[in-house]
Parts: sequence; C-alpha cells; structure tokens
Amino acid sequence: MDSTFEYKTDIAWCQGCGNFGLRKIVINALEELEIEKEKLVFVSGIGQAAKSPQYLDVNYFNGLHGRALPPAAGIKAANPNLIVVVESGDGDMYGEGGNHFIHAIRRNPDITVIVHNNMVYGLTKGQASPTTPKGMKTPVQTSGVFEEPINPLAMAISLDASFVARGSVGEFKLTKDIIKKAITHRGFSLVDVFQACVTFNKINTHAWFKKNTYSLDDSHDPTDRNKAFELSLQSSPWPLGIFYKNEHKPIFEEELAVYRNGDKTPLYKRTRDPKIIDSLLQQKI
Ligand SMILES: Cc1ncc(C[n+]2csc(CCOP(=O)(O)OP(=O)(O)O)c2C)c(N)n1
Ligand code: SF4
Repeated sequence: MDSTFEYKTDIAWCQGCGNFGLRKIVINALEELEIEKEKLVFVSGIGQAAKSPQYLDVNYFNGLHGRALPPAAGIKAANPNLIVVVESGDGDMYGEGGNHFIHAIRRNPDITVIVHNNMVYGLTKGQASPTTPKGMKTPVQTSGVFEEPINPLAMAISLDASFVARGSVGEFKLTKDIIKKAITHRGFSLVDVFQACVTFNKINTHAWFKKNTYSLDDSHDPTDRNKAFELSLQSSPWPLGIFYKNEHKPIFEEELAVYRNGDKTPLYKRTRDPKIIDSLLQQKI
C-alpha cells in the first residue's frame, strides 16, 4: 500500500544502504501515529542520511552541515503546535553538529532527533566519523583510527536528555515503536539507529549489527538514570531499546515569555504592539 508520507522519486543511495530500511521504519511510524501532514516538519543537515526528508512527502528544512538542531528548535519555538523531527547522520549530528547536540539537550525543546548511525561519513566516501570504532582503516585513516569514539547515549544521559534510545535498522518493529514513543514524548528525544553503510563500512555490516546487539527487556526501568548510564556503556553486544526517560524537565519553548501563560498561538498569528517596543526604546534613551 502506498503511504501518504512516501515521495516517489529517484533515490541517490546505494543498493542495500541502511537508509532505505530506516526510511521505511519512519514512514510506518508516522502512518501508525496518524500524524496530520500539515503539522509535521522535518529538519536535516548534510549527508546521505540528511537527504532522507527529500525522499518523504513532508514539509522540511534542509540546513547546513551539522546545523539541523538550531532551526529545528527555532521552528518549534515559532509554532509549538508543530511536530518537529530531525534526521541526521552520526557525522552531521555528533561531529559537525556536536556543539548544538549538547546545548539542544540542555534546552530541551520538544523535538525528536533520529540519527542514522553508520559509523562513517558516507557521503564523503567513508572517512572516520565520531562513532567509527577504534582501529578501523578508512581511505583517510589508512593505518586505522587511533582516537576513541564518542558514546552519544552516555553523553545524552549524562546531560539528562529527556528521552534516550537506540534502535537498529535490522529490528523493524522495535525501532518503529521507539520512534513512535520518541515522537509522542514531550521534550528532546534522541533515537540513535544502527545501520549499515554497505559501500564504505565493511566491518559494521547488516549481519554485524544483528550479531552484536540485543533488545532490553521489560525489566529495565527507563526512569533509572544510573542503570541507563551503565547500559549505555555496554558494547559487544550493544543494547537496543529505550534507555532513559525524564518526563519532568521544563520544555524550552514553553519557558519562553510568549507562551508562558499557556497560549500556544504561533508567532506568525500574533500582532505586535509597536507601543511596547517604543516604550522599551524610550527607557534606553
Ligand atoms: C562544515 C562542513 N564540513 C564538511 C563537509 C563535507 N561533508 C558533507 S557530508 C559529510 C559527511 C556526512 O556524514 P554523516 O553525517 O555521518 O552522514 P552519512 O553520509 O554517513 O549518512 C561531510 C564531511 C561539509 N559539507 N560541511
Ligand atoms: S555510501 Fe553508504 S551511506 Fe551513502 S548511500 Fe551508499 S551505502 Fe548508504
């Protein structure tokens, strides 16, 4: 069945790329949530993953490399009635966009961030990204990566991000359910999704992700931050599921003066009283 979110166009991804699987998962999650298209905005940066919104039938803003989060938070602040979803690669989000990642978590806008984590820079031909495993040889790191990779989940939990999860393209239902919960969660939601770059990462393949991951069971309480942090440090096998949730954090846009009285009228529908600005200017003269 055709989806209302599926944009039928040529797709510039290699055959077998994990981006296709995640595209399908995202489309299914949106369908099942019965989201009204008019209320949905996607935001992305630069990279293979960041092309994702171009292949969906959605409103989207395509920003500069690493710069998806500031416009996403801005869009949500300009109209809190919108559902804002960011799609990004590990290089775009944790490398070029690393600083924005940290500060967006601190601010806690009500946006969902889905990171296609293929552990390399795919678009620029396989150089190491911040999540490339130590020792991997790449066209640039020809003797192997000698730096430690970052751990985005541990980082997010340490910053008390309000929703932190990991999915995998090989786990369709699990990842779709996580994305649905992330979108309906109020606050900054991170969903890091393992996926293969079949062309430039010959180590972390579809089969490797399948073999080296397991799903958290219901005994994990996602409000237990210490346990979530402990789980985020696990690798080989890497846990999948919702690690951490904090439903008690103030939401960035709701703290802004214009919305503090509970009125969510978007900024474009408000009329400004020039007298207020005049009186403010007069006070400064
Ligand atoms: C500031 C800046 N630095 C570098 C680049 C070049 N560049 C474009 S895409 C890309 C890699 C993207 O990797 P990732 O975000 O992991 O996405 P993928 O292509 O793997 O999906 C790089 C380095 C750029 N466009 N802008
Ligand atoms: S280079 Fe890698 S990330 Fe890019 S489309 Fe091909 S398989 Fe996907």
